[in-house]
Amino acid sequence: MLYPIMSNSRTVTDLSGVWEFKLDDGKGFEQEWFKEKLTDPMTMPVPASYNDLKEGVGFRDHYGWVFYQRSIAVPRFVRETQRVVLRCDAVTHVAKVYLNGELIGEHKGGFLPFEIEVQDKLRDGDNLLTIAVSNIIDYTTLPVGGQSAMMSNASIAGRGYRPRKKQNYPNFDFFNYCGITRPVRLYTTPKDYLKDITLLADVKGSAADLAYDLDVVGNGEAKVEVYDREGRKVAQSEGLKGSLHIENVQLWQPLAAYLYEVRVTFGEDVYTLPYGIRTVKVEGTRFLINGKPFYFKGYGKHEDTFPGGRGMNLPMYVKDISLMKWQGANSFRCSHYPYSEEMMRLADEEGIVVIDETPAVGVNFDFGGGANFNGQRVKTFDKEHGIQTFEHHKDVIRDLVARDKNHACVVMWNIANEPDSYTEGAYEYFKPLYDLCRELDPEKRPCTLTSVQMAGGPDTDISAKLSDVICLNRYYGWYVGGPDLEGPEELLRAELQQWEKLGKPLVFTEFGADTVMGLHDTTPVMYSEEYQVEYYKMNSRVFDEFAFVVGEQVWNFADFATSQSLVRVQGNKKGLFTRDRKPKLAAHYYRERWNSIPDFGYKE
Ligand code: BDP
Repeated sequence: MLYPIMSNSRTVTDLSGVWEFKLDDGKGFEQEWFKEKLTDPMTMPVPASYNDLKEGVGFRDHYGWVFYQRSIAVPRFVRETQRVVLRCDAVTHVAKVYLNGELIGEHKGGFLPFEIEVQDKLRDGDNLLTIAVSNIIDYTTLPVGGQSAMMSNASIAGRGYRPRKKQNYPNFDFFNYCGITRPVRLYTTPKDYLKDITLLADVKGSAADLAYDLDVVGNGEAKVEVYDREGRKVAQSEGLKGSLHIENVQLWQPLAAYLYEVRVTFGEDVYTLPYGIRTVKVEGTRFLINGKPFYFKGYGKHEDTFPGGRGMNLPMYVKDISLMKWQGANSFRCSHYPYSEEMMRLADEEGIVVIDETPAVGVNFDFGGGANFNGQRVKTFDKEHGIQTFEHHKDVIRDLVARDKNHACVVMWNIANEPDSYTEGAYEYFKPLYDLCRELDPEKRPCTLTSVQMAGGPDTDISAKLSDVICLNRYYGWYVGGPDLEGPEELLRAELQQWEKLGKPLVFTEFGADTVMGLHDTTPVMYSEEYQVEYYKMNSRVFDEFAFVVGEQVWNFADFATSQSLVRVQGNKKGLFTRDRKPKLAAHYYRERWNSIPDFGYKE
């Protein structure tokens, strides 16, 4: 899927701005609010999560639908001669789109784009655009919602109390931010147009062959040209499929990005794609980028800022990458959902390595001893009573690969975060998903799942069989054994000795300790900044003993919002930075550590 751009043949109209907005009171659809202008609307910016933008818990935790509305107009000569496409980059979690009162499209899944052709649906003058958005999460959605709270006062549910009002119970540890969180745009293309571009580079010594495949609609002559950074044409080819030969190829390298410009012409349609050439390969216990053993230094992140929640935040994207570079990091993981296309393009441009992730988080009914289902201990992959996400999981893999396949920054796909990868039915659920991802990705990048501590070792965890790179989320010294660090250190070492036998590379994709900024102590007690540093030093010590550990991504880059619970002090406090990006002690610790670890050849 192509990102909307302006070109000689294409225009883009950004519909960002303040829209009209209303929470559904349960009658919105019955009374057909989408047919006319909303009565007594509130103001609401697009893009943004709406939750923190008005006061009151009723607003923040509203369950169900909300309505967004604005008017749009497109000149008749454009509608008559061009395709006009309405593109929503992310609506969390379900969208129903109405134009002049008619339903013109629906989409499930809150973190990937969808498009609707509207040239024949628009009329002269103003057109009323209404987007109804639902934030409901349950055992059919990704991320997954439970039937009661995950980590909070489960005791109330245990005593038979059911809240009077329906509520969302995230089966995951981040706030269920929702709304129209990324841009809505109208873009145009000619009627005969380029639908998609698929590229695959084969690097041979100092040259590269770039195979291309164009997906088009209609008729036209096809031409592909490649330009270097100075604007010199370095290769050209004709036809819908072919290969481009590039001499003296400049590779995209971590922290030294190089992007070519691939310019595609199809009939009248013109599209340019920034594209980095690099290779990724797992060989034995090494993770090779451009043939050299790479060491991941970085973070699990969130799209989470105040007050826009998960709303696109360009200044913060740029700031975050600047902080990563300040720390000597080279990578992050899109935990726990696909990030905005703007962030992916930025990572391409800045040379930041990315582990790309589906929104499959919470595929784990076992978590918390079955607390999510009121202690009924429903088996996650039980065909009848278990999770019903399989088909949707396939859809999000399809859409994620379609969206991100041409990004040089993406070096690995994460199929799911912390599923019950050790329980009955897990292999049967996940094997087809790995297969699908591998089949769809032209580059055949490595696939993984980030494995939960409860999954145990290689004997019980199906990721041992399925993943190209073992990715562990481990909390030795926090959830396991904290505040003791000695015992956990031994346990961590012992676990790694098990995984080592597998002969695959291993990346720590999560490890961390909650730390409240400003809490200090001479004795490093839990939650103090000193404890976080000691915790990380212990983990570093063990990681450094094992050559097959090829990366460390701390949990988390910054503090972030979560549902309320007894172990969340205004959110999750495991950040190296606070939510407003001030460094804790541990941020300085990592600045020293990572600046002394090379991106390539560490442990060789
Ligand atoms: C892991 C989850 C992550 C949580 C983290 C934590 O993958 O989403 O935020 O633990 O508890 O289980 O901080």
